[in-house]
Amino acid sequence: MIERSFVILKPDAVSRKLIGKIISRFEEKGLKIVGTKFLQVTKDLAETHYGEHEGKPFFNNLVSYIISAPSLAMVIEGDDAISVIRKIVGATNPKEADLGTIRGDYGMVTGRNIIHASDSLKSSEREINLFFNKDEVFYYKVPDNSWIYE
Ligand code: D4T
Repeated sequence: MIERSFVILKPDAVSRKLIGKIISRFEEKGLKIVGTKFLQVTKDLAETHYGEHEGKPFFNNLVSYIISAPSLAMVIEGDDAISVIRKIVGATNPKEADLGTIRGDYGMVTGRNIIHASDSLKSSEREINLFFNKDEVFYYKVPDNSWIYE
């Protein structure tokens, strides 16, 4: 099923100038970027986005990390995009993430884990609506589609 996932390159990815390398991984896989924006996440937005973690010991650090510098948010589309993207992203703790994944290749600690990607269709819908207006996400055809999919 064609799905859309919400992905955000966190402040460490942006400040370490890894944007191009990370986006290339998604494009080279055959996924399509259908929305993107550069933004400074506000405290309110961070607390809403990470609402399910409120009260956990790492919550405050998580919020201060994501608001500490600009981030790059994206909506990425493709067949089974949510699970494919989670695989490309790797495990939450970069030390445990497989080499070849984004977190495995670029990160050292969970509190600086480079990137977030939706973990389900339900959370992707919630997160896309939280970060993007309807007219900021696009439908368009790409000519290489028949070379990526049967
Ligand atoms: P995100 O949501 O950033 O893609 O991460 P994951 O989906 O891979 O992992 P998660 O929801 O369990 O954690 C959200 C966020 O919290 C940070 N975190 C998590 C942390 O700082 N310490 C911890 O012990 C855990 C479990 C990292 C990601």
